[in-house]
Amino acid sequence: MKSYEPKNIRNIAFLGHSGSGKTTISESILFQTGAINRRGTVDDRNTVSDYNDIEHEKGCSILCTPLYAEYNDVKINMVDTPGYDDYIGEIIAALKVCETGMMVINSQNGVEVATNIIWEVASQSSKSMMFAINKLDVEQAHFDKNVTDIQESFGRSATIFQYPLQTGANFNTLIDVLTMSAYKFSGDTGFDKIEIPASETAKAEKLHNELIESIAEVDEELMNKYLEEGLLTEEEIWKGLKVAVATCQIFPIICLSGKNNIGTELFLQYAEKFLPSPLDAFPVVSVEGDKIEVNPHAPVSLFVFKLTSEAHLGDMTFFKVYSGTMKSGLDLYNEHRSSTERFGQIFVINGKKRAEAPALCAGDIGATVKLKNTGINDTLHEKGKQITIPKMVYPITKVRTAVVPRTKGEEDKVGIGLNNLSQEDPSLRVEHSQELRQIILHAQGELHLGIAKWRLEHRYRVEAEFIEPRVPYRETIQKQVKGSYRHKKQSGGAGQFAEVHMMIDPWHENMPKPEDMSVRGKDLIELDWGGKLEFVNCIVGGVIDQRFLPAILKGVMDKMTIGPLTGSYVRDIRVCIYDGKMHPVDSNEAAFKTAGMMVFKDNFIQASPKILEPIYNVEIRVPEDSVGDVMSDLPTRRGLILGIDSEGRYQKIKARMPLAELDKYSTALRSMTAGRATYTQEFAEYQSVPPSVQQQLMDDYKKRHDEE
Ligand SMILES: Nc1nc2c(ncn2[C@@H]2O[C@H](COP(=O)(O)OP(=O)(O)O)[C@@H](O)[C@H]2O)c(=O)[nH]1
Ligand SMILES: [Mg+2]
Repeated sequence: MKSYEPKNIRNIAFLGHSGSGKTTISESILFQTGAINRRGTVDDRNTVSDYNDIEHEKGCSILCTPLYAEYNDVKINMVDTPGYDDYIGEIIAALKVCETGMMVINSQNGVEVATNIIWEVASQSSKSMMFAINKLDVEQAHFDKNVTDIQESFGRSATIFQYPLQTGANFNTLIDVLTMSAYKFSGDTGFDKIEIPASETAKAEKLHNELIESIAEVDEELMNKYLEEGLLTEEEIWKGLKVAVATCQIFPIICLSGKNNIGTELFLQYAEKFLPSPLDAFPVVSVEGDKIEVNPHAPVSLFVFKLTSEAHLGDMTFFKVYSGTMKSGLDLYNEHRSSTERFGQIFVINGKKRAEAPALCAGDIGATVKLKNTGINDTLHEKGKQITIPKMVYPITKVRTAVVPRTKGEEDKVGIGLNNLSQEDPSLRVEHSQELRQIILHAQGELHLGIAKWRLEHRYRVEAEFIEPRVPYRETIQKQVKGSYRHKKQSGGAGQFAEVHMMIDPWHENMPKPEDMSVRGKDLIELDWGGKLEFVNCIVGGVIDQRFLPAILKGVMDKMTIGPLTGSYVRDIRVCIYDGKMHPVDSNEAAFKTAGMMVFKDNFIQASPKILEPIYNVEIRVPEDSVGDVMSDLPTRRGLILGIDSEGRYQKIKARMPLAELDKYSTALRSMTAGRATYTQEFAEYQSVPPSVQQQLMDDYKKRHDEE
């Protein structure tokens, strides 16, 4: 494989709802350019892109897969992606390294749930976008409706570049209104440029003029010329178009049948002619604030966007070169991990097939055998030059599960497997929760969890059960209580003696000083688990020595990590130590710690303790016809509806829901709306649980405690 200059590279992410045909289109493009000589199909499980075991098992793409085709003098890197928001991490990775996103639309369905979600993600990254209306060969194809749908959802910048002469079984001819010619496709890869049929000239002219006008709008000079002369030269059109697409002023709409390989040749022509090369796109700005120059002669910097460890391809590190020219044998410095990595062979990769590349210039995508100490999101560069490419940012996870090994004793194996998984997929998060005494896996959705389970079993050979995670409840009190505790032990040898008088109150901001007590000192402690502990010294006349106060505090803190109701953390308490006794010989820190702990515990139980639960803000995006169902279901989950806004053809319901209920929501929502609704969640605050729930939780805790 030769090496390609930045101007001859195109990086295109294939995006879109699952089943729209991304993988099939990528296969046809590889075939059209001669990269493969036999076309696989998703249904036969033999496409280049969906080569993974898990993709074979599930029958759809799960991972982002880098592919490349050589067309004329241009290297077209494609990154095929999965089409569910559960796998958003893969979509984010593809968008990160590509200058263009091609949103594939299933002509039968138009804009779908994931289309919207992916569009939102793409919009945040200022990438050039285009639309490919696919499956125009099916009887239910609705080209005009698709266009309206796209424009209503994503704006008028979506512009028709081609339209089909006929859809359905006879779909074989495209009217290209950009160049005002028609293309008739035949056989496996054949196409003929033909005259636009007379019946179509008026429509084609109209669309052509609209397109040229949009191109002219790119800059004032071009617009003036167009207004004066009523036309642009071919050179002006291509130049203007390139700018318009690179700066997101035009989103081209093209037509395809991935299955019948219709239109891919035109796509390739467009990609060569006007899709942005890495040189044409918005410049990437490093964390240090420097614009990164896409220059093959600059010092090398590269960014790692994907890791694999699997049977077919082996353990690989995928990267995009941001500057310089990457060659094998180079030593690059990983700033983040303060280590140097020696690169062996470098490869370009098509699915599971790799070919050695002599060099990869700035803008190109490649891989190397897995680097020892480098993870996703790391930048490596030539030593002495500090460049950090901004990291990929993933959405907040929205489902969680507790993971336990099916066989006792395999806890470590599960832990290692999960850690490896989250290294390959940082949109997953593993939490070894001391509080809940569970390993919690946080993911983007139920499907995402399912894949993690599958990979644990098949890749890391450990059978795990995913069980309901515990909820991080909190405990606090509702009234003031005073009390004392005397700890006394005199059974031969050194004795122990400590007496502590303590008052506890519910803590809140700006609370009045304790009555009838003189405050000698206070400490406001921000608890690691949220909330506060105010520890107030109101000792008079030195009845307890100053040096024993930290021990008392320690006793209190120890109790605060295991609340008496459910064993949860305690928060928002003010503790005043106002009296006590010491013994000249037997008092020591251990004795005061015990006394502090005991009086705190006794007081706490008297102080109308209550359980708090985490409440989340949720935003649920629901298609109009399901709004009623979703709204009426929310109260059954202790959800509180805050408001509803419309957003295109969707309604956005804002609500609050306890985490305990939210854990089951993803599945419920999917079944209520046939998978057409999505939601996001964010922690809001802790709130008291209703009395009936409190009793249930206390009973459960007691039962568990007795069992253990
Ligand atoms: N009729 C028809 N079917 C297609 C076309 N493109 C893809 N398909 C089928 O649609 C299904 C999903 O395709 P796939 O490429 O996996 O979609 P992806 O999820 O977007 O990657 C498969 O059964 C394909 O054979 C097309 O252009 N026409
Ligand atoms: Mg796919």
